Amino acid sequence: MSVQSFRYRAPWFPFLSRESGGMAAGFARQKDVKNVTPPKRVAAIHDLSGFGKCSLTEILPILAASGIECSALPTAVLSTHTGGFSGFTYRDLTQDMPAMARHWKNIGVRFDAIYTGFLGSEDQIQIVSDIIDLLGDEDGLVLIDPVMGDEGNLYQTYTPAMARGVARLCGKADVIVPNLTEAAFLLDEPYREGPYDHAYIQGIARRLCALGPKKVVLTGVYYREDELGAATLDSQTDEFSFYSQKAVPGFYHGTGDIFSSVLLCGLLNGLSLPAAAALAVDFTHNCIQRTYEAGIDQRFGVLFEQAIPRLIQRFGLFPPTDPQSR
Ligand code: PXL
Repeated sequence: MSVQSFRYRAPWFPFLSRESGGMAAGFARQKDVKNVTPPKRVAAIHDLSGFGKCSLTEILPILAASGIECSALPTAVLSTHTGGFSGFTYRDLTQDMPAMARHWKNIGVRFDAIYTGFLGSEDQIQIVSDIIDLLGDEDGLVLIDPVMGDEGNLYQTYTPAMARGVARLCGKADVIVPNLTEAAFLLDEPYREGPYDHAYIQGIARRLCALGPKKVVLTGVYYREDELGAATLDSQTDEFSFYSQKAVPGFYHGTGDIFSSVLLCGLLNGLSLPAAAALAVDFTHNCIQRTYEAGIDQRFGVLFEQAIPRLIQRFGLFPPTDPQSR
C-alpha cells in the first residue's frame, strides 16, 4: 500500500488528513503538543545477522537504550555473521537499498546521523555514497565504520576491490572507526601486529585523516600486552587521545559494532570525541569481561544485553539506583 493511500484511508489517525497536507502539517495541527524533545534519529546502514550478535541486532538496542531513534536500512540478511560459522545463508539487499532511502526522503524523514557498517556487495559502496548525498543533513553526522576484517584478514565476503571502494567512501565521513586491520586495508599498507608505539598509531591516524574524514577513531590499539583501547585524532584541532582498559583473553565477535554504536551515541548525546571513545572502550570491555567470565562460545557474541542498563543510566534515561551495580 502506498503512503498516499494509507494516509487517506486511515480515519483512526485523523491528523494525517488530506487537508493537513501530509505528515509534517498534520502534526502541527495537533492541539495538545507538550514541550518534549524528540529523540535524535539515525539511519543505520548495516546487515542483519540473525544469530551471533553483530551489526543491527546490537545497534538497534544500544541506540534505543541511549535515547536515540534508529531507522534500519539492511544491506543483507544472514543466518549468522561470517566469522567462524560455515554454511550461513546470505540474502543480498543491494537492489532494495536505493528505494528504501528514496521512500524515507519522499516522506520527509530527517536524520541527525547516517551510520554505515558491513556492506554486502561492491555495488553497495556507491549506493551508500548516494544515500549519504540524499539523506545527509547539513548539520548531521556521517559515521562510517569500515567493517571489513580482523586480525590481518578480510572477512569472507570482502575483496581487495571492496576495500579500495570503502577507502573512497571514507572521504565522505565526519568520523571513521577502523580497527588496525581495516586501517591497513584502507591505506593499502601491510598489517602489523602489536604492541604498537605512539608514533606508529599517530602516523596511521594522520594518514587515515588524509583520506578525507574529519575525525578518526582507531580501535584495537595497545602499547602493552595487558591493555586494549582506542586512539582518536581530530584533524581540525590536531587533538590526539588514547584510552584503554585491561585486555581480556580471547577474540569476541561483534565488539566493533558495539564500540562504534556507543561512540555514536556518546557523540549524539554531546560528548567530546575522546570522552565518547572512552565510554565506548569501557562499555565494550564490560561486555567482553562478562562473556569471558560466563565462558560461552566466543562466536556466539558478547553478553551486551546485561550491560544495557549502564547506557540507560549514563544518558540519563533512568535515575541511578544502586551505585554498586555493574
Ligand atoms: O561485526 C562485524 C560483522 C558484521 N556483519 C557481518 C559479519 C561481521 C564480522 O564477522 O560477518 C555479517
